[in-house]
Amino acid sequence: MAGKNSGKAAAKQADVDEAIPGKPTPQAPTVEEPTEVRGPLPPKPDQDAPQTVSPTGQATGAERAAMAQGGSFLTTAQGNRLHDTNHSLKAGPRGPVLLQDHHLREKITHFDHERIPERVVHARGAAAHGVFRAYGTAAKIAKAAFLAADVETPVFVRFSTVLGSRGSADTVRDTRGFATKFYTTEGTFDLVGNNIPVFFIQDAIKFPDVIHAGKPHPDREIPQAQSAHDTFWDFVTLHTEATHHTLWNMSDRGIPRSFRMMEGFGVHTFRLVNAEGGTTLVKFHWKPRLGVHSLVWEEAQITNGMDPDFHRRDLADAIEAGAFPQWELAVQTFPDNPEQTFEGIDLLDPTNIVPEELAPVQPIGLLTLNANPTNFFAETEQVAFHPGHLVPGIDVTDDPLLAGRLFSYLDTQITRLAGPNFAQIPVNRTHAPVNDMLRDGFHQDAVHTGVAPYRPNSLDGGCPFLAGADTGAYIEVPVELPAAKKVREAPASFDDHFSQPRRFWLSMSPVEREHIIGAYTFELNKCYEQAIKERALQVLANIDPELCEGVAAGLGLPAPEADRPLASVDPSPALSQIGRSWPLEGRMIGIVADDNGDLDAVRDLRRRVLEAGMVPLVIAPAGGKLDQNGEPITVQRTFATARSIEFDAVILAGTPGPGKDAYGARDAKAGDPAVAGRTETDPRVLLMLSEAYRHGKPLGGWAGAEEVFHAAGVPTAAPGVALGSDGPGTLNQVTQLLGKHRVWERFSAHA
Ligand code: HDD
Repeated sequence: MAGKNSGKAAAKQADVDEAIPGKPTPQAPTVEEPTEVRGPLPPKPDQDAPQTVSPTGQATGAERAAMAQGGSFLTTAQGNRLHDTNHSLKAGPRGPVLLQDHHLREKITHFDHERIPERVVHARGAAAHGVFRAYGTAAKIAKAAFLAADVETPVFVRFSTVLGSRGSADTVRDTRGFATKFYTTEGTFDLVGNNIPVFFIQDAIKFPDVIHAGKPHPDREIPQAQSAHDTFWDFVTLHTEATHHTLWNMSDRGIPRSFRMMEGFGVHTFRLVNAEGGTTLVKFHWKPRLGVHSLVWEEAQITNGMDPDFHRRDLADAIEAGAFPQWELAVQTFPDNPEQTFEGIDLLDPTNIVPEELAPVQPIGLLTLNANPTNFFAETEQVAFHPGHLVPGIDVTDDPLLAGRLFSYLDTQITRLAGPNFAQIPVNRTHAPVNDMLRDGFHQDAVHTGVAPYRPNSLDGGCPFLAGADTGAYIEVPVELPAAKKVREAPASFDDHFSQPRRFWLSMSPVEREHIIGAYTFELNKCYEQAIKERALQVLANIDPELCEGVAAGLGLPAPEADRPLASVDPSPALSQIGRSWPLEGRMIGIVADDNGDLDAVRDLRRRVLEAGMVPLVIAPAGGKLDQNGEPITVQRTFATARSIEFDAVILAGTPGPGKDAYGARDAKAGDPAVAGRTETDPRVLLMLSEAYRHGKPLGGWAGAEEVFHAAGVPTAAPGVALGSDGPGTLNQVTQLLGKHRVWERFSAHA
């Protein structure tokens, strides 16, 4: 090939070309069509993603999916069949291992290199496949093909926490990532957002700083996945632009109940372009069908120990059960004026929201997650998002935070995925045809043809050609820029750090405010430096005196006065999570049962919970089956493995009648010395009830349940304790309560 372009070789080549029918001659100036683009790279046979066992019961490819590999025989990576993988090759059974053992070397070497660097942020995550169906309502403002009516686009969505390492717990107080890859026919579009609509900083140049401050301390590498430490609070109180995002983190938004029950936001303002070239500024929102719900802080902390995979499991279980999570994609639209402001709000400042009451959130399509990944590493770990993956019709604005992101995401994959060819990894492959001139590099899987990966060329018939606006090219909006001086400065409008946080605070219900005060108090009490706590109180005083005084009381410090006038802003009721009723699909109902009780009632309750689209989990003294006379009931949790955090509501079902020991007698009978002689309810059941009560969860029961509630310290006259006369009646009351997510009246400040 090297000599091919020398004069003599080129002449010979021309002869050969003439002999190949249909091949354009190198000099052909009249070629009008581009060369055939190649389709997306097909997966390698061994990467051919087997279908996930369909949650709706069609188990296509299930057999394959159930196996780690396809094929009958174990082989080396080169396909040589192996007859032993458990013994190294040795000089005699007790002799030294031989260097010539190629299988041993291959196996250990590959293992030694199994890990890749975790993401520098958002390392902990879970993902799912799905589909996005556009309503067509955005077609007038964006020409993107995937936004046209009824177009269905495959997607891959990854949710994450920000600060923790790959193995950290799910329910920490943190922002959640919500990154969506749309495999559109015009190329990949990534919407790389969060569950909080604002960001800590206004300029990407501070991103390394805020992350250094949030990550564990560099000396001892603690605390893991927490913001409750000095460096975080040092940063966010010195950079008061972080106040708004920090306030959201300290609110219930920082501890979502489930990935399925949180909103998503594109954060930045984007610019949409329609077929006529008209532009509109927008902010993207994801609205969950199940509503926006959170844990309470104590529950979140217990969960981190009891089930660190809580969110990951919840997502996978729901999809597996066919309760496919759904979100509507929606936009707030703003005229594309030269100032890029709306109602006085600077749209280029990523610490700002635009209240929904000022700019309605208009749905433009529906996302449904309907399949779990087949292999965590191949898909969830190797997926590479990038806010610069855009399609015609969607462009960026000059938000300085976004500008830095447009550099960072591509750059970070080069270390994380070891080279520039990560777009060829199956989960990252576009579904649009590719005809690039990028060549070689580590992990190059493509076998490129042609000799001229440059433009213009005369050797490959001038191909590839360039597209224009009418042939689907991505053309940046020719935005006019004002004459300007080169400076390291932010606009004056970026200086208002308190009016938006004040709006958020004023929009919260009393119970949400109570939670916010509790969260600041917890976090700041974990800080050692007095000066940091005092500075934090000053920031809070500039938001609202009630907030500042509440936290100051918890810290045992005096509350300072605001050092500037409090902003005069209207609340935005849409920001509160409380007050509406939501669908209950996939909610977990703990049913406490015992061989001793009424098992017909337990069976009936299970069936009714399932019929309501929720998940019944039977909790009993021991595993196995509960079986008196009828159809056996499978026990999903024992008193040892169950904890309140797993359930959205707990029902005492078929409580043994008067004079019988409730929930615990069996242990005592089994001769367990720890409980020998016990006649009252197992303390683990009592703990479960008292925790669920404290966490505002609906509780229910009938017959002898009252006594058990009393023993657990649960006042039966309290709100949200449903004492029915039978199972169906009790469940009815519990589901009514659960529609509001929690029994808010139980918290000292009522909603
Ligand atoms: Fe980022 C990952 C979201 C600002 C640099 N970011 C990452 C992920 C999400 C976000 C959801 C995980 C993607 C995945 O699941 O693989 N990031 C945001 C949002 C931001 C933001 C909503 C502000 C509006 N990020 C931001 C800035 C920078 C980065 C300002 C750097 C200047 N982010 C990265 C990164 C990561 C990343 C280092 C780590 C892993 C990756 O990109 O692929 O490039």
